[in-house]
Amino acid sequence: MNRINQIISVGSVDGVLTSAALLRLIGRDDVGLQFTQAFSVDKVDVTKFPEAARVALVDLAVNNRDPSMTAGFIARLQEAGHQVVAVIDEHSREDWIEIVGQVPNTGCYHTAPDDEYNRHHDSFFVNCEACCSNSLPREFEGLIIEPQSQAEGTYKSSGAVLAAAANDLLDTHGVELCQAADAGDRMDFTTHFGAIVNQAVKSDISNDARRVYLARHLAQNAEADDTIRGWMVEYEQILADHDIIVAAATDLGGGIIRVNTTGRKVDVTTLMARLYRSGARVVISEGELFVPDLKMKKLMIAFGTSEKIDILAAVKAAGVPASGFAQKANVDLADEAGALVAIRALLG
Ligand SMILES: [Mn+2]
Repeated sequence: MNRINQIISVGSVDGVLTSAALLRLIGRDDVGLQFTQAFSVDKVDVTKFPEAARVALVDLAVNNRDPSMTAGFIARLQEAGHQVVAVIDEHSREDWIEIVGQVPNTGCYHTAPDDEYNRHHDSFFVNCEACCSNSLPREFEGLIIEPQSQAEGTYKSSGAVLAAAANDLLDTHGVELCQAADAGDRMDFTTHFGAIVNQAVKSDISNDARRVYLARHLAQNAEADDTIRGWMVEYEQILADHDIIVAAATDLGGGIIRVNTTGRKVDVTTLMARLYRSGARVVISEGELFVPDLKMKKLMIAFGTSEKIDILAAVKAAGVPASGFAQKANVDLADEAGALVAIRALLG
């Protein structure tokens, strides 16, 4: 475990806190830490890692829309001379075994003792091309921590996977990090460490430098420092802005609430969840949106819903130009009234 010198982690609260616990376990200060996402591992530069790095993956699922991207990432790591030694992930063991699992070199089950075959029987099978067309189990070889599956398994977070694997090595602080990581995957950010990470990243959600700083700091310290507290205060200001936005919201009837976020920094997910919880079926928000085609921000109208209805299709069917996805339709300011008619009709 303490020979791991490169961590590649997803930037969720689970990922950040499990990485912190792992750094604490490794106990050295020369461990690389890089954050990524399951669907962007193709952008990870493996040449920046320590030479012949011993790599731990944390909270990283196989990209289920494009498993070949993850397979390519593992291949690039290996070609660069690195070795994946731990996959601390709870998403899908089955997906990982397809990518880093290997046929054991014990040979075909025809030649294995019965108990060996039975031991493998719950495992995963690949075609045995060496001596017959039957199946051989695949298994993980050389991994000190293996991925698990939350769907039917015991472990519902990377924090839980690490806590189970490193059970007797973790001190109280390490256990608390893993427990907070686990709670984070239940959307519970009320734990001591979960609250720190959640608030510190949310005011600049795409800034992975914050995650690196947080994981390294919390690996050693129980309390936030001034830098982290500054990030948490930024988020408190965002929540204060939410209060102002909600207080000024207009109820348009029929479960439609209109808000104006112009000039305010918002955490869209949290603000929308709050409005839906208060009974909104559709939220109209006027505010600046980044328009990729223009490469700049523009004042627009966004219609959002938490219901399983396709508001984008309804708006488009009414002849209103719109972008987004089923539960979020963005239109120009001038098209708000037209889009609203279509959405009212959809809500019935
Ligand atoms: Mn997780």
